[in-house]
Amino acid sequence: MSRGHAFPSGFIWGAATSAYQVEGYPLADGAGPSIWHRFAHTPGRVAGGATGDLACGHYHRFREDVALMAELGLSAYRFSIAWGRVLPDGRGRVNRKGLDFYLRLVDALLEHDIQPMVTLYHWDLPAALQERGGWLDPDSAVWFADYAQILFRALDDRVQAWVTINEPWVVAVLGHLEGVHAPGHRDAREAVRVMHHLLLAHAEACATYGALGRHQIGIALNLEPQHPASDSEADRAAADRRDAFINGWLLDPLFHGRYPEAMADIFGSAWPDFPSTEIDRIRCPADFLGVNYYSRGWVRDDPAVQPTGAARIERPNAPVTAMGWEVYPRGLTEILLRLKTQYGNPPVYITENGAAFEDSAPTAGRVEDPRRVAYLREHIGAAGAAIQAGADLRGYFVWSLLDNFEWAEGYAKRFGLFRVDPSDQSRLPKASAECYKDIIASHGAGLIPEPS
Ligand code: GBH
Repeated sequence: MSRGHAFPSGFIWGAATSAYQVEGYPLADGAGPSIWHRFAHTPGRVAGGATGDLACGHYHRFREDVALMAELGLSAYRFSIAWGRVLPDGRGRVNRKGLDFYLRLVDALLEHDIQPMVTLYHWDLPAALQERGGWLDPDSAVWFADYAQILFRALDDRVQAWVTINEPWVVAVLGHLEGVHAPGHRDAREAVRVMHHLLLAHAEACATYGALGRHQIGIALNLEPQHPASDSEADRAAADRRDAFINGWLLDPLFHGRYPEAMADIFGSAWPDFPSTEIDRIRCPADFLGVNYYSRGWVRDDPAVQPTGAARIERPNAPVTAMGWEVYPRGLTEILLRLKTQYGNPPVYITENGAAFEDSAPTAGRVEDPRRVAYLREHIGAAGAAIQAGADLRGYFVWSLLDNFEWAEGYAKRFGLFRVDPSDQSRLPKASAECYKDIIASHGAGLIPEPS
């Protein structure tokens, strides 16, 4: 049996959340508002007018949540820190009460032998910094590194793994190009600069960490293979453009010190001549890469879709999640092997993987979610297959521990292993929680395809 080879003995089994999506009470104890607080409170921005005001109430129920994690047998928990709880104005004065919340959370995790993986930025920029220009301001990298340093000093003795920024692509593209995430801007020139500054912020934080940190630091990227919807030359070229736009735009500067050539074609005159000294700085020696994997793109050439001229379409008869994303486990193997062959086989954590489905209503204290159970088993198997083929995969985190605030979709889309009742925030395990508990206990036995 190949099990021992598939998931190495130190393999990390985790689950993930982010601050604005689960904590609730975003202004408690002196916290400054974030751009997501502002955005969600702007009518028309979030489905159903949902906000993170209560979310899962994790800010007050974190001990209960840590107990749920312990019950699952998690070896790690990935969460994010709300910048504005620690620095209400984004810079300057530290809010001790906000920082203390995270110290208590980390201590509670360690009491249960659960390693914290801490994300410094999961999209909730302090509104005070947005008023200064946010990520468009070239100083944003310094703001971020200064904020990061406060957390490194407070927590690095207890935190083994840090993630600088979660999914810069989503921040730049959904926040500044398509306008569906905070701060809701639609401007290509702005989006490409924001991406550049996010990458520089990551590099600055890594450099700061190099001087005083003792563990590991990395970045989490949403990666998604792009496949042409037909064999036509046009569709294949479109898939290549969309691949550069989603994957290469980040991976190439981080690992190879250059942006893909396709970026200038995609953005035309909105693409500036970035100074090569800055691009060089982005290629910093991080300790690992975080991969957030959900689906693939099925791509058709379509000049009407800007800026890529490539449309992501639904593949006929493909199984999809409640988000409309195709269920495609093999894409996870593909991405991991591509990191091996094209990017020097870096140490990798799958920092997010999971799915929203229409779960059954709870009956007799149970929620049946067979499609999530199948999704998790298949994707963990696909991760194991990549390890067998030589990928340096160190761990896997389910998105998400809890049903939570799914950004522009509000609470209608549920990704949790635990159902959260919107009326009273009570938690109820789904069948997938039990399934994941068994997977962890058996170290993924039986999920790995036999090597052929
Ligand atoms: C993650 O982002 C987030 O980190 C997390 O906070 C969130 O709750 C979770 O996933 C579930 O959404 O069709 O062109 O839009 C998801 C990143 C990026 C995945 C876009 C799907 C579809 C490409 N997503 N991608 S497109």
